[in-house]
Amino acid sequence: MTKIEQVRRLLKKSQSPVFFTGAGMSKESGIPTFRDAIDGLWSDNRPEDLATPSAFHADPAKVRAFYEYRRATIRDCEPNAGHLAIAALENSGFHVSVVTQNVDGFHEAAGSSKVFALHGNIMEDRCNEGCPGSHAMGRHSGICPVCKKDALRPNVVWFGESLDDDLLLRSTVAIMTCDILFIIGTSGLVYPAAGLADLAMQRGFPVIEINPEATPFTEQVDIFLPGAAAKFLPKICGA
Ligand code: BV8
Repeated sequence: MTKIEQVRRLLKKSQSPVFFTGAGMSKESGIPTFRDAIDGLWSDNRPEDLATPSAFHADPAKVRAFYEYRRATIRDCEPNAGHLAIAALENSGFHVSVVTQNVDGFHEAAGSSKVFALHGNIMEDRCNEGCPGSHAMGRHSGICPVCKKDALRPNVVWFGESLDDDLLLRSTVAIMTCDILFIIGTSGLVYPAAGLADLAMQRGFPVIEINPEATPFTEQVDIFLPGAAAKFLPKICGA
């Protein structure tokens, strides 16, 4: 039996699969991963250096321009066959949950209805001072309509910022109570998100990893499928 047939057999026995996804999930949509070198205009910047409160405090215009550049890339892309396969699995009757580190909103756009977006949504803005509501930043203005300060920033979790406690708790419950976990397209370097996958390894249900490269999870999972998410997921989730 091939590894794909093994995975299909395990999935067929499950009722509540969880898909834990990272930037590799959106690679075939045309969105560079964090490990990919940024090309063009931002090639001399690392996302980790710009996705921080200190970078925003030092130069809000530069950070806003960086996010506008990423938003423009995402607007030109769309969910790929991998996102669509996960959504189709839910439509076929499985109680699917998606815990994603991605901020592109592509799982929701593909039709998945239970998505825990741990790191927020890059297409939304919020006030850095904590004013309520989600606001759309003007092309050249970051003025919060509530506090009138130049404080609007993307509605994402930056390095050094805490994740939403309730979202993290609900994501943890989803992963701890699932009956099969797929770890897809993540280098497993960013915490506390990666810690959710670590937790799952001790629970005894099958853990499957899809990634062209080995990661810190690879030696611990039950089945490692070396390759692209958009290649394997339609074969695994298809009827
Ligand atoms: C926190 C939103 C408590 C923003 C993101 C020092 C000071 C402060 C904190 C820390 C510190 N040292 C460590 C930390 C913790 C830090 C952390 O983990 N740092 C790492 C770099 C070591 N974490 C945090 O800061 C978190 N908060 O800890 O709060 C706290 C508070 C105050 C002070 C201390 C602690 C917040 C982390 C969230 C950061 N925000 N995104 C934005 O997007 O702009 S994370 C961002 O990077 C992404 O969202 C994603 O989560 C992550 C990248 O990881 P991956 O998704 O795995 O992507 P990557 O490119 O790494 O890998 C892609 C994979 O895909 C590869 O394996 C590749 O082989 C594979 N692939 C490629 N092609 C395909 C494929 N797979 C499948 N198919 C393909 N075709």
